[in-house]
Amino acid sequence: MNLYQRFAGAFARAGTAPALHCPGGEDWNYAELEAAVGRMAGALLALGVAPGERVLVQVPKTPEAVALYLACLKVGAVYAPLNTAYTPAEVDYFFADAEPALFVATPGAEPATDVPQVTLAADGTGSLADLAANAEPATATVPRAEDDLAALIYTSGTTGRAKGAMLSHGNLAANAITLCESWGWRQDDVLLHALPIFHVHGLFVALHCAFLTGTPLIFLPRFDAAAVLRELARTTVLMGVPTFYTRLLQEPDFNAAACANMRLFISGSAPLTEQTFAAFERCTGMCILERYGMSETAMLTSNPLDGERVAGTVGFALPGVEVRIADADGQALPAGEVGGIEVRGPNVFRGYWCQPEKTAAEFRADGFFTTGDLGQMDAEGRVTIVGRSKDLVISGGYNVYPKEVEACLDTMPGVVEAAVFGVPHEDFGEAVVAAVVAEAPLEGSEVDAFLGDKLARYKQPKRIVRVAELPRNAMGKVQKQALRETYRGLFAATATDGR
Ligand code: MLC
Ligand code: AMP
Repeated sequence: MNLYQRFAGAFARAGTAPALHCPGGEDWNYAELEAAVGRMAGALLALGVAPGERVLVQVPKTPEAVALYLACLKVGAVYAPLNTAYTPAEVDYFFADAEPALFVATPGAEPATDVPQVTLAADGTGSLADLAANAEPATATVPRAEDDLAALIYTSGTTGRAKGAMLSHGNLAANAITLCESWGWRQDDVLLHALPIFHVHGLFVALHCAFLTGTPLIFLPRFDAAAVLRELARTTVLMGVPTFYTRLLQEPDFNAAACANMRLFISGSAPLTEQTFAAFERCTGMCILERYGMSETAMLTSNPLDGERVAGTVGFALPGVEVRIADADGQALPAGEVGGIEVRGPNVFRGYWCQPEKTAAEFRADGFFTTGDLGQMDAEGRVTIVGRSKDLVISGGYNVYPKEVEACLDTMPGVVEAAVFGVPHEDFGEAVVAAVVAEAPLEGSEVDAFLGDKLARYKQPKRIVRVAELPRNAMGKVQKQALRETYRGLFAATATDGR
């Protein structure tokens, strides 16, 4: 079944009940959202977008952007969202890779490409919303099989080149249904949505729980701790990356009274520290529910809704999802032993777009996908992530692949070589740092200027350290672990949250 059909059923039941409430902006009820989706789908059809074709999208977070996502589902197109922080140089790559039928761009950032492109917001210049206003609304939802693609979610690889994770209608539906059940989604729930909508967390996990149930969202354009605090009194569920919670804890008025209407705080995308979990409980009397997922698999595990939520763990495999801890050959390890986290289930993606070898390399013969995360499972099945076998930095919930940053730095005049790694950072969890061998002293500002048009800001090193040489092992391989150890105090906390 087309995923949109499942949502449309809930939208019809919700009728004129609130859907997207944008403080200080527009409010859409579900009937209005459904009508906007029909018109947007009509505009896509008028532009010739056919089922299975990719629609590449880099737009700000607005209700129209949500309607565009749903319209792509409705017409059977494959939605391929991009981080709004990507520079035009980064976006270029996706045209050749995704071969989209249409690019929906941010005004002023329309790249030079042969791909037909259009902006989103109504402005009288032929944008998608302008076309939608005049197009014949699409009434039919294109039938889709479980395995038909709904979205391409780009996730970088160890090579530094992004790979499109192919998620099907069946993948997304299975995960959404399991999350609604596991988190006990209620008809009186109100979700506070402050995440970006170009990654699985904000796009699928958050939106789908609300859309499957036809329940309201308070839709903020970005995370702002004060704005979140203002909305908490009429919210029941918040989903966020750990940075949301460390920042909320710094708000003087954030306390149990402010959370009186809340039933669930959910964290994921990056490790939630035991300190933050404990400080949050002291401050609010509530335990954050931590879950674990990734672009290729949507959500894998969750701490329980009822029952103990254990700090530092990501809980149990979700219903219908099989998780195992395995050795290098894919053999399941006994409880307590550390190994690779592997997963199988209806949530697991169809492979990497146009990369059959990479896909094959990451699946076992018995269908388990190797996540690249290292973990252990206790005798009850509770999973703890203990590290990563992939060279990845997670900063404020965004993944940064060192290889991509190193490749850019290596092209900078005067740089001999660079090694990029993550160190603890109070706000972002991990911060990107580059150790650079350079012919002459190097100012951070020079590096910023050089990288400015090449890499999204969040990928750029927060600190550059100049070294005489990079530490290497006997095989000549750069020892990232040694660098992480040497520089782990670089952003040592100057303030504690004191709660
Ligand atoms: C912004 N900056 C970041 C950054 N976000 N730097 C490193 N890491 C980040 N995550 C840059 C800004 O460009 C700015 O640069 C400076 O850091 C300070 O910005 P800020 O104003 O403090 O940032 P803010 O806009 O508040 O954003 C921080 C944030 C945001 C944490 C709210 O990054 C965010 O919403 N992250 C969520 C990411 C997410 O949704 N991940 C889910 C992936 S899905 P300067 O120097 O110009 O000032 C996934 C699977 C799963 O992982 O399991 O969910
Ligand atoms: P992405 O490729 O952006 O989907 O990021 C997925 C990765 O984020 C996973 O492979 C994990 O390394 C990490 N991740 C997600 N949730 C958690 C969590 N709760 N704790 C630790 N790491 C997490």
